[in-house]
Amino acid sequence: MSRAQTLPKAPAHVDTPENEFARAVIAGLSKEKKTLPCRYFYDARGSELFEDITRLPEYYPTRTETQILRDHAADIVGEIGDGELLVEFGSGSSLKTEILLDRIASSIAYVPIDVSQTALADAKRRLTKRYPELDVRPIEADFSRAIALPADLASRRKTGFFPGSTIGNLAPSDAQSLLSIFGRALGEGSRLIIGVDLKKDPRVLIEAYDDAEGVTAAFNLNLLHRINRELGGDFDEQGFRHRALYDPAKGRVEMHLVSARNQRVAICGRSFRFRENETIHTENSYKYTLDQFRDVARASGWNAKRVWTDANKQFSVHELIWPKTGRDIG
Ligand code: AVJ
Repeated sequence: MSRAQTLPKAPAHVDTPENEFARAVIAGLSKEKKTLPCRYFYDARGSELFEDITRLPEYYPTRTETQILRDHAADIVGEIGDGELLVEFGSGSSLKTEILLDRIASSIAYVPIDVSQTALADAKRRLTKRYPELDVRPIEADFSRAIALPADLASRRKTGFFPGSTIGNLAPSDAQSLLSIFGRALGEGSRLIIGVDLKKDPRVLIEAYDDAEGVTAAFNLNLLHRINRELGGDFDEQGFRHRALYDPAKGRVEMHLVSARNQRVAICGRSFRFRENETIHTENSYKYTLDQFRDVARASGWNAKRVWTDANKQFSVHELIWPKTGRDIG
């Protein structure tokens, strides 16, 4: 008898996304220091609010990175030749990708990887119209898990694209692991173009995550709405306030939801107690110096090749080469 036959069957509902969310929320709120994973910010409303954030005067990363990509697009894509593959991790609407695609003269294939089926379908429709020659091959997947590229494209030379400083959500040790996953997925001789937010005056950082209009506050609090709606929670939005802080020792911006009073909240048939001023830690956004990021990249097995920044050194776009060879060390 094979081993598979002796294993009990998992109940059909266990691996639904809803239950993954429920498990993550219960686990996070059961901790001594309460947390919620930031990846759950992005329901339909949260994605809309994040789009609004990217247009705020205080939120410099998106517009600065876009400008860097525009200013150096020819340089960045210069080496992408016929038949190569552009692989984007967490492609969303693929808007920044157009800055690169506009400059790629060769016929290439584009592999956007995202968890959102609708975002992938919309992007494919738009890109196919704008670039009729482009072979768009979406993969619906979580890029932090193992990624299998289409078998018929496996032998092509690859450029990975990971903009937006999404890497900043991870602690440096986890960022290192993710970069290794990307390197192994892309394979020998590939490149990675990655956007990384830089360390700067803490006041500038805090304002970017605590804007005057309160859009980031709404984005943070939307997580509680989502828990109410999807998990039958009874969070009172008035009961929590948005807080952003910069921890210079850890080199990260933290977002929290602060309980305005002693209260109990029911979720999924459980009750969670919050003391006045107790916080739920909802997001980390790590900031790097150029050298700090290069160190993480090298430790992960990539060689740091070129880097582009804006004139004020607010944001950086790095070019990495896989794998790092003995000669590159140092
Ligand atoms: C999408 C993770 C890059 O950390 O700046 C923006 C998310 N959170 N404002 C960031 C975010 C609050 C953003 N990243």
